Amino acid sequence: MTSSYQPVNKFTEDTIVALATPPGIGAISVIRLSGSKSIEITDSIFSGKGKLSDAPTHTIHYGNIIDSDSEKIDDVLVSVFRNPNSYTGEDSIEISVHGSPIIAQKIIELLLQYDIRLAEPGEFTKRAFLNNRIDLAQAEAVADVINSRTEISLKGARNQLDGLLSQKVNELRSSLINASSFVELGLDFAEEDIEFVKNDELLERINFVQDEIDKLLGTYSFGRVVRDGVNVALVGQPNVGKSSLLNYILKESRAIVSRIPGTTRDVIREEVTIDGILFRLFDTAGIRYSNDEIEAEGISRSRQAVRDADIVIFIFDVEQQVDANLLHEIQSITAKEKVIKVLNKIDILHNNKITADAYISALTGEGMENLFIRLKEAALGNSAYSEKTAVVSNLRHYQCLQKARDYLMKAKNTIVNNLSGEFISVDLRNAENSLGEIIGVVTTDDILNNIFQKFCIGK
Ligand SMILES: Nc1nc2c(ncn2[C@@H]2O[C@H](COP(=O)(O)OP(=O)(O)OP(=O)(O)O)[C@@H](O)[C@H]2O)c(=O)[nH]1
Ligand SMILES: [Mg+2]
Repeated sequence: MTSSYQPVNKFTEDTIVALATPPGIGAISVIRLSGSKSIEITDSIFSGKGKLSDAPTHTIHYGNIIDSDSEKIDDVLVSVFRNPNSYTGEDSIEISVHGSPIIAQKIIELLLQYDIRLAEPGEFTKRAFLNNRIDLAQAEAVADVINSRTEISLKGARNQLDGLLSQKVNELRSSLINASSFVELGLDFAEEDIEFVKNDELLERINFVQDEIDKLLGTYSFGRVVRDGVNVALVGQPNVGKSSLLNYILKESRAIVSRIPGTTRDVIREEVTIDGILFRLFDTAGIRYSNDEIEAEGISRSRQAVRDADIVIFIFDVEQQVDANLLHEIQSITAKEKVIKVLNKIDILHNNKITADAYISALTGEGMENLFIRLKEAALGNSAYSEKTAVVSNLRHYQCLQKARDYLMKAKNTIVNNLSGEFISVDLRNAENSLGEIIGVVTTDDILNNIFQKFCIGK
């Protein structure tokens, strides 16, 4: 079912409640309510100086929460937000209580005796979207902001929440709406032979939008790195120093290092942030032919790690010959440009004749800065990114942009082949709708459920 959400406030929804802070012990816990009855219901269990129903919006009230036996559960602060100036756009309440899980639970149970229900995951944010407080791309950014683990991912999510991507998408949509209206006007006056827009102009406009879409699509690999981090597999023959490199980067003795080849068996996964980017490092079993059942299983996992990796650090050392077959195999499992060739143990012997992308010693740390630069380059590509550019970091957005692009290609084909303007107009409208899906102008219940069920309850 496709439905278009128009700017109407839907204050007829159920009133909902949830714990907005993490469950557990803290200084305070916050219980959040939203919906037309939230103020009235809170009044039924709250005893303060006056009634909350008389309180203006954005005010805070001290008082007690009292249960049905007139017993005091906690003294609390209640914040009142009136529609439309709240997060959800509805009347909302936030109750700050002492941070004991029992208190929060008791108060929520007390509230549930009234005409109110527990919120579903992301339901507060979903209402913010349905009530036009934010668009869909911004709603998705709320989850990204909460989940961001590095400074750079927070910045990216923040930009999206501030509407940087939405703005760009809106610009492109208006440009297409303009173009398709001219085409449609032309259709209306087809009899009179008036041309409202020349084919050349139309093509030019479509090309412009397509270029902009391509630019956005081009930011995706960067955006994904920013949002999700990068998987880096450390692979190579046994004993070249993969585990030593992992330990060096982590600054701890995480993996067992020994001079016996075949030390690492399981894949060891650890995370590290380098210059704001999250790298997930996978130390793997050295790859060689092995009769040992356990080692062979480890080696098969190494190959899987290569397949799953965004970047592969292929390590070899000054003591052993590079296993050309192995390097070849790895470059065939994954894209060649993803592989960084690293020569290790340069403290023993610095052989300039061997070519590599980085020369290091996992023992002394020599050359690490250069390796990190290589890693960052491989992760970010040569994307020209600034704080002010819209970046695509979400697969759904990426796919919508691709769809829009496909429709534009179709429209161009139709123009070039001098086919009826009706086809052009349909393709342009479809392209415009695909862009609209990003910000939720056009959306389906499935899309919405899919997005919001990934949120936590209370957000
Ligand atoms: N001199 C020197 N020795 C190193 C360096 N890096 C690792 N080693 C030594 O090389 C041996 C093997 O190191 P590991 O880190 O266990 O090698 P690995 O690649 O993880 O080996 P497997 O797990 O068996 O595949 C150990 O004795 C390390 O101390 C280095 O940069 N310089
Ligand atoms: Mg190892």
